[in-house]
Amino acid sequence: VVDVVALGESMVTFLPSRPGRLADVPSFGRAIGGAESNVACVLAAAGHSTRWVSRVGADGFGDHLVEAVGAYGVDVSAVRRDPARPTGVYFRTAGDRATDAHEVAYYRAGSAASAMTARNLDLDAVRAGRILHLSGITPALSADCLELMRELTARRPGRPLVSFDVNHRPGLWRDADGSAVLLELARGADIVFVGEDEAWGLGGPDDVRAALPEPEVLVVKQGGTGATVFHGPHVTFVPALTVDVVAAVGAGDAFAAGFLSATLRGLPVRARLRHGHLMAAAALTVAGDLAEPPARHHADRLAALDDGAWG
Ligand code: KDG
Repeated sequence: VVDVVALGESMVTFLPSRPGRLADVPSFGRAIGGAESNVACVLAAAGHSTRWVSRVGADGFGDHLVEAVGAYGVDVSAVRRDPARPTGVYFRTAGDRATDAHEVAYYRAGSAASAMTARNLDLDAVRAGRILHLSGITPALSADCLELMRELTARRPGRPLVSFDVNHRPGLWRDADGSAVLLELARGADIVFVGEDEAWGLGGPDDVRAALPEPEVLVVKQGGTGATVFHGPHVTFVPALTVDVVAAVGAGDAFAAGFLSATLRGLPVRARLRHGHLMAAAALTVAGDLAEPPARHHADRLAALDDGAWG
């Protein structure tokens, strides 16, 4: 059994060669992005067996994504190639270091991944993990993708543990605001990650829990402050590490990977949060989505430091 299967669109990402407005950046460097494959890559680096399931174009960008994600040790054998649709790509600016305000230009409408359905993916491969990791990006891609997400989050016996990162990307929802759909899908998951800032204008973690009582584990991320976990009747808060942020992109995915890794290893909730923060800290200090995460024995040692070291 694979530890974690992650399903979602990945894109070739173009990172700017220098700060400034998108209109002024003269050249870009190639990297890979995609919230769900990021989670799979970080988990693979942390020593877990992982699989990424998606569709990409039968083009060079699709080749690159499959090769680059595969190079992390992620199983990419269930990624399907679509000869009729392109691989999505996007460009981003470096943005402001203090506020992380940046520009993103997606070229993904009509992409191969936006045509994902329950019929053109290998659903046995999708459901073969201990955990199935999904995100709120997928339902925003197309009506087919929304239907697929409804199918995968339907509560039915024998399904894997479903992990769902809300990942509200307002730019992808066009006319709709997406909130109702994201809430609906989150209610079907067992582990939910949501940023306080994307939690439907709700006040704090307690309000988010009140809105989402169903998931056994609800993780509310509070940016640089920390994260709160609601697990059954228990509530646990762990502060984040203070780091010199280069770019926040990918940090939420790394956090989810650290948390899921510690969950798979049966570690206590406080340690799950600390592993999430450690992986996020690594991602925060690089420009792209993916950093070299700390090795497991190293992360274990850092997570075991006493409360003083953790603020
Ligand atoms: O979490 C990082 C992602 O936002 C980035 O890689 C791009 O998947 C992406 C998206 O759809 O925004």
